[in-house]
Amino acid sequence: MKAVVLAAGQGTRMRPLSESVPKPMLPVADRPLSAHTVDAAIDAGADEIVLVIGYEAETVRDYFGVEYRGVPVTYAVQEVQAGTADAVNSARDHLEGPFAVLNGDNLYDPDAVDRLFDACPAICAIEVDEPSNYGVLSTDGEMDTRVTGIVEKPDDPPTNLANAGAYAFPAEAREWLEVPASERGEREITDVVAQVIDEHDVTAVTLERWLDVGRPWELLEANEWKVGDLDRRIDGDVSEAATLEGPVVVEAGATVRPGVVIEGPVLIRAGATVGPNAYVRGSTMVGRNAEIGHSVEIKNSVISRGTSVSHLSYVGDSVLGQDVNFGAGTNVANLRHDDADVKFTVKGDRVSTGRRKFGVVAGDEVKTGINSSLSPGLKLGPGAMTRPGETVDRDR
Ligand code: TTP
Repeated sequence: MKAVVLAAGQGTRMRPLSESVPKPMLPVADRPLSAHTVDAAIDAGADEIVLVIGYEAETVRDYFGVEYRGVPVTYAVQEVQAGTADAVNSARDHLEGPFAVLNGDNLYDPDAVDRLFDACPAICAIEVDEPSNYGVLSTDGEMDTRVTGIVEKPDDPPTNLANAGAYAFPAEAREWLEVPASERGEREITDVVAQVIDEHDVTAVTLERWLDVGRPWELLEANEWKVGDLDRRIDGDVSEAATLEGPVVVEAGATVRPGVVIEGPVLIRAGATVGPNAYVRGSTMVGRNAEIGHSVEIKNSVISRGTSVSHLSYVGDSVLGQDVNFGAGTNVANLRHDDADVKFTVKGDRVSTGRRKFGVVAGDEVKTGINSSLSPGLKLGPGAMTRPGETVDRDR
């Protein structure tokens, strides 16, 4: 079966991280976010990947090329990001026979896509606590059963089964992709799903674990998941005077200096240097060519490629973009005094991250002056700077 992977979105909720790197290419453990989706499709037996690209399309194309893991990759360009049904429709000329559609920014159980393909026509579903925030499925009975309807963000949800953004469609669905725009002005794939449900028996394939990666703290959660899945592997240059505990991966070409303590799960990518005397712990990803300096502590964070955190700094529960430079003694606060969940600004609104601990999100090329203090939930846009000794509690 061909798998259409949607990767044309602008990722506006992921700003500032998605301003120069498109969301599908943001790092999740040792590969871009969308590569996890493509891998899941290939592992399930997809015989061709059709990537729908648009925003920053060339970066996606450069990564996957014309063949990925031995499977042909073709591209459909969605000129205007007019919705998920429109995205699939732009791949229409590539389609014949039954086909799968997967969101390029979702992570699934390892075997979920396999079960989805086998059950075609089918849709992946996950049990959630607050179904009103999702597309919700109605079914005719127990789990793994027939879907009888789908409704977007209902006030009165018929079940707690949320649409998990993965579909196996029958061949005719190719003719049903030109749906009208919804109230929010997008051509939505749920309207295509609704027609498939009307004309076919559609199975709900239920998932144990799923993550829709739309906002910066969800990128952190994606890394917690995928860094946590790595097996210990030490290929880099690690000092005998360093201590590496648990599932730690040090890629070839990375350097870990004396006195460093790393508590896995932690991934240190090629070209990165850590230490001396640094402490790296808890689901941290240190990207390619990043530098973690003397006596720095990094906890549960994503440090993107080329970023430097200088001596005597602390970074916790944070996402730093590419080529960021944290000056010496930069300290990130990741916990509020009132213990409430940390809030973050998404498209102008302060929203709860649902996390008691969340630090800062720094766009590419942010620079902090020495001894900067950064408050929980702070957003620093690409290229933003702080002065030496500054306490920063407002986004910039
Ligand atoms: P969304 O997460 O709804 O959209 P987005 O990724 O652009 O993010 P944001 O809302 O923050 O701006 O999209 C779900 C998936 O569909 C995602 O993988 C991107 C993809 N998509 C397209 O390919 N084309 C589109 O026109 C839209 C709206 C989404």
